[in-house]
Amino acid sequence: MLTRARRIWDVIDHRVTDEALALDRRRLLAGIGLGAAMAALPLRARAQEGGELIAPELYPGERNPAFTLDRPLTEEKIATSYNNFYEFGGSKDIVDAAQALTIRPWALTIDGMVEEPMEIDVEAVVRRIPIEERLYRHRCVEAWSMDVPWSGFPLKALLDLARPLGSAQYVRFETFLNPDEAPAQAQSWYPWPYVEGLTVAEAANDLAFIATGMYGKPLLKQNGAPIRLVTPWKYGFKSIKSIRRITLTDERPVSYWEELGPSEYGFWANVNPEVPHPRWSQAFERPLGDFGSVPTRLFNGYAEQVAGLYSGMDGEQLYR
Ligand SMILES: Nc1nc2c(c(=O)[nH]1)N[C@H]1C(S)=C(S)[C@@H](COP(=O)(O)O)O[C@H]1N2
Ligand SMILES: [Mo]
Repeated sequence: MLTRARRIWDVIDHRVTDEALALDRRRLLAGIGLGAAMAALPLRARAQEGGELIAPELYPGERNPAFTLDRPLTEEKIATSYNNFYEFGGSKDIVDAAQALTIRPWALTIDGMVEEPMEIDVEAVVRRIPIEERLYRHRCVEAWSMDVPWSGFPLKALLDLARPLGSAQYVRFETFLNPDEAPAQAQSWYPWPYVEGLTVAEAANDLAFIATGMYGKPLLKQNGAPIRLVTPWKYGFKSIKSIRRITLTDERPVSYWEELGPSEYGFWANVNPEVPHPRWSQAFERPLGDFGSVPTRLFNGYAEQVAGLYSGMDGEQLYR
């Protein structure tokens, strides 16, 4: 199984273009050095054995029939071992490194333009908001894709706990910052912590989802435990992992990738096969575990649910 997955990565890795290539030469070299170091790590058992999982009895939750797929799910083994999580290194092989992250307890802050700023433990959140399961597509800007059963709840249900003020226009998300556990965060030339943002209208759309689990279990660390965003109509980098802080604000957040490469990555990042990345086409994608290539769809197949969010915004760069 593992051998097979690794072989698939080898193939994929030689074909995909990488977000990290946007970086300047110094950063790029640092990234390659790190990748080589990671590849040299001994292959340990990858299962994250018990112990730190948060409330496994709550998963998968009831399947929401409004969110199904017309193509097969990605094999769990692949979706949980081919990852982008730059806090733990620039390669796809960060499973071992990510196990250093302490996820229990996990304080989540919701603050800014809200009636009730709060710091709440993620375990309290998953016990308070009913967990459901949804099947979503995921399209990485690097042109690979996956099809995943997420468990969690609508982002809106989480934000409602803090009662956002009418004056809030954006939601800013921030990942943990802890170089002791995530060594790549000691590289000061990257703009840590990882930040992402949505408009309040996007955040209130039913598709915007907070995942605390996948494949019927609590999230594994490599996939962004204990709590991450999932916005399936946008490129995967918007789906920020291991969130510590959510801030309602009237200022548009500048995201991690936008800060690193503003000519290549922007605020909106909606999937559109007709708008190429400056360095590669976005017309097709390679489903993980599948050697073929399939056409990418506008808003990653979710135009019916989200296209209305962008009417009258023609002046904005909506698709990168
Ligand atoms: N904090 C953080 N969140 C992140 C990333 C990251 O490097 N750090 N990578 C993003 C990218 S580019 C993608 S494609 C998805 C990958 O999620 P997965 O590893 O669960 O497939 O996570 C996104 N969220
Ligand atoms: Mo991505």
